[in-house]
Amino acid sequence: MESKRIAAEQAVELVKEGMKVGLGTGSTAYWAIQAIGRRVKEEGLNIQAVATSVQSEQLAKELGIPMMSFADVDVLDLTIDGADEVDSGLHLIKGGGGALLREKIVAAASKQLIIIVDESKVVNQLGKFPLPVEIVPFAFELTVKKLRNLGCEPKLRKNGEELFVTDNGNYIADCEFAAIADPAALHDELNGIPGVVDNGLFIHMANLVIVGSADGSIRSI
Ligand code: ABF
Repeated sequence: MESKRIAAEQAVELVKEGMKVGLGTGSTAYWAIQAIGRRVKEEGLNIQAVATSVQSEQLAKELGIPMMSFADVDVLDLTIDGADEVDSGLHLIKGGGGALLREKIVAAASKQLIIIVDESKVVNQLGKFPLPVEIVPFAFELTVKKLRNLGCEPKLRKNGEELFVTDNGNYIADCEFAAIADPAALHDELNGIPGVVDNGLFIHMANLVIVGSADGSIRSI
């Protein structure tokens, strides 16, 4: 999709020689990985990358992007990733693609987190998109009840007839809050529930959001 691709390509211009780069997940991050792969091939851009999902890692390898082990990472220079919702305070909902935990680990190791989205992801208030919460399989029914007590309607994500399993072997509960008045407080409440591994609220993590529009224009938040 054009708006996603132009946002992604703009972000990839921020990637410089010698950088350690985090590669995001999803259909927008796909375009960023493609553009990085092109720069590696055509310009001989010398970078090292880590990926936020098995899928993105496979794509990066196919494109010849040099990958590094997490054992060799202290700090990443830049991570480029998508999001499901973005507000004007740079708070995000992520995890619609099921990779929120790896995305958060990589984002937290990055000096800069650049988010790439199309206009449909920009909202006044977070919460219309059901908030993904990664939970461990043990006693998940109990964890889902605790989530419901916070005032949402959690739905366990399915993959056909089976429960969806993340790259980390966990489940995802998609939590309908409708509107999230205080994202930072909700983030902490959710992560305080035993059984919750992490949630899709990214608070004070993004440094820049690049928004692509269908008419070919680009703006940033
Ligand atoms: C990842 O992919 C996510 O955190 C988010 O869930 C999703 C966005 O997907 P897309 O770019 O395909 O809309 O970045």
